[in-house]
Amino acid sequence: MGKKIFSGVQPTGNLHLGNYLGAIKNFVDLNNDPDNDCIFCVVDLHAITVKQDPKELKNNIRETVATFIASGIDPKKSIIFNQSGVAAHSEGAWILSCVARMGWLNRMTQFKEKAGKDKEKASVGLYSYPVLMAADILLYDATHVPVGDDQKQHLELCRDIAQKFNNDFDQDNFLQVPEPLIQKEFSRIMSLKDGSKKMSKSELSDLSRINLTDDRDAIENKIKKAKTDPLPMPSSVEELNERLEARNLLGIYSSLNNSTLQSTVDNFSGKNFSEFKNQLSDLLVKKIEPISLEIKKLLNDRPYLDKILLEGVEKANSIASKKIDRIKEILGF
Ligand code: AQP
Repeated sequence: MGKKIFSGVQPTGNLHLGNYLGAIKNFVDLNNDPDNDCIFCVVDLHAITVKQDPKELKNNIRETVATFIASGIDPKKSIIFNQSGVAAHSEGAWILSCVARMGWLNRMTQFKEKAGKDKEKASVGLYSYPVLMAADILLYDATHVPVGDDQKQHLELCRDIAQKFNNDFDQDNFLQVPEPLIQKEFSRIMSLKDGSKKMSKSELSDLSRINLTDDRDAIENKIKKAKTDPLPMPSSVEELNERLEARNLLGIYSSLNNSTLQSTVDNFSGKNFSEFKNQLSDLLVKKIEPISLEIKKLLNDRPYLDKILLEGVEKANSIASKKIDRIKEILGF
């Protein structure tokens, strides 16, 4: 049976290799299966949980749509839209915030990481972010949600919220409890500068990530400067437990090459790091450069990108508005 897929990406600029390998590459495979109904959302309401420049946000929304399409998502097969265009997301988030429990949200590690030491100054939205994410998913009866490993905890919270709503209002299976779709291997791509931190758009150093808009020179330079250790290339996968940076680079290679970590380790064992880095650069250029060129081409055609969003909003709204109406009826409004 086909799956109902929902997933989102924040338009916070610099979409990178982590977003691609952890999420977007998977979106493309799901989009290509004719049995699936896919919805891919540019989650602009999520983006404003931290300060955004309005002009940049507008550009980043278009750039995210361009990245989806350049990566291979077909807007004729999948719905692509921006979250703020469909009012039910904000309404749903409020209603579900009355279902979610403080204790559940207090356990969310992303808030702790993003708020840092100065939690008092974080926005309320950053704290309640996972509730909005639950509304996004539940409004479309999504059965499966493809995300990177970093979003697993939020998805578990979404499942808890759906189950509590169904129990509280005696509505068996009214809210579909979704399953996460997380790749088993390479589901978390780490920073090129620190193998213990995830690759992220908001990291200050551009050298920490491969952006999907990077050209050949930028990719080669970043891989050349990527942190490694002084040891020779590993000869076993177990060795990588202690060698985070080497693990990350070998993982990126394997993921791009659709091979296992074991075969990549075997392939490069005994060779030197610079040879591996050259081959990694070549593979990255081969996979990322066509996407990067296509993004730039699409960004020159704003009316096309805006039309896709507009049509997507219309389709998404026709689904979500019905669901929110039912939710309101159930609540007694
Ligand atoms: N490093 C990563 N490895 C694997 N998957 C990742 N994702 C993000 N970073 C990695 C996945 O990409 C999808 C979209 O993420 P997002 O843009 O909505 O938010 P995020 O997870 O907060 O990404 P960033 O890069 O860390 O953004 P900022 O810095 O703006 O907060 C998600 O499925 C995510 O799992």
